[in-house]
Amino acid sequence: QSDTRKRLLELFAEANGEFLSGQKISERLGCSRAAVWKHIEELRKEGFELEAVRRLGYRIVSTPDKVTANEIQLGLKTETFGQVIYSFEDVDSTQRVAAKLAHEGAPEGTLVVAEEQKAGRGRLDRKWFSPKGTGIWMSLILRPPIPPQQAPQLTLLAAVAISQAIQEVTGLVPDIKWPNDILLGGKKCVGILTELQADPDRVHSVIIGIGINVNQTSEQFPEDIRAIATSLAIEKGKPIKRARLIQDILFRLERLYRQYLTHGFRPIKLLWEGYAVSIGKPVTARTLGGVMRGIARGITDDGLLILEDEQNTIHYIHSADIQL
Ligand code: BT5
Repeated sequence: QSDTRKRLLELFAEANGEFLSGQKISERLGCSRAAVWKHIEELRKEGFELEAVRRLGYRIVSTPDKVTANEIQLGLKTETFGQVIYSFEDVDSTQRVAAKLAHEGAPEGTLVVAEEQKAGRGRLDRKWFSPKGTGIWMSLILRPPIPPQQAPQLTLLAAVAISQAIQEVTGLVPDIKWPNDILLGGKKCVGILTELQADPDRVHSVIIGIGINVNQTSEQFPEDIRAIATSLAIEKGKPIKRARLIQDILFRLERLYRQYLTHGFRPIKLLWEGYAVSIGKPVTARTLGGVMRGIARGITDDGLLILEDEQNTIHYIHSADIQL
């Protein structure tokens, strides 16, 4: 991922579909016309459709539905999130790669994304189905100055940003199911996995893993999850450009994250409640300690679920699977 290439894509983004002359490009990038041509050829190989017209120069006709660094960075409006991207055709799990990068000192905002995961995972080592080319499988490295027990708030923050982005890009209004699911029509289209590297009093890094079913048809889901899973395309009735959605998610994540660091979890919590489905309703919570039934009363300022059982006792739940 060369710097020149990134600046070339920025130029095309500024040009907004208009022609850019080879001369102008080479001046702005400080490289030769021949080098410009080479970069253009590389973009074409990645599936960018570029028109070249004598005297006018180059213009972007269409961008591929790929989740490469180039695709994501063309038009990305963030300051740090996604400014460094590692993209792969396939990977075991973007979480593992991101954890390794974080350990090696990768800066906040570094994004790992793959077209396919061979060993995508959910919580408690459950499998996350991540087929090639149809979903968003990505992990974002954060380095928040917060104590470890506040890290669950970031799952909720991510859920809000993703829900907003889905709403913006598709027009569909998703529901958030505490703690880490986003649903459309009662079925799961997004799963979030937050993992941290921390000392007892200090977080070194938080890796936000985001899995989104974008363009799968229902036949493409394995039988065991077909009844509970859906994709944005199924709900919307037409395919969605993944890179566009990633850009929107990164933009909103960055904005909410800044707000979170300056004003705390309160404002995020309000937004979260606006999308939450389970609040005020009877739910079953399966935790590692057992099964509990009750009414979900809301979440605490730390992001824990408040559950009131049949004896009117209040329980604070850190982690569970919720059935409505
Ligand atoms: C989650 O776990 O929902 C978190 C999923 C996080 C996936 C991302 S993708 C990028 C990053 N890299 C990774 O390796 N992981 C993260 P959990 O709440 O435990 O839900 C897992 C359950 O969801 C499974 O046991 C299945 O029942 C169901 N499931 C598996 N794949 C699914 C899919 N593609 N869509 C909907 N449901 C699925």
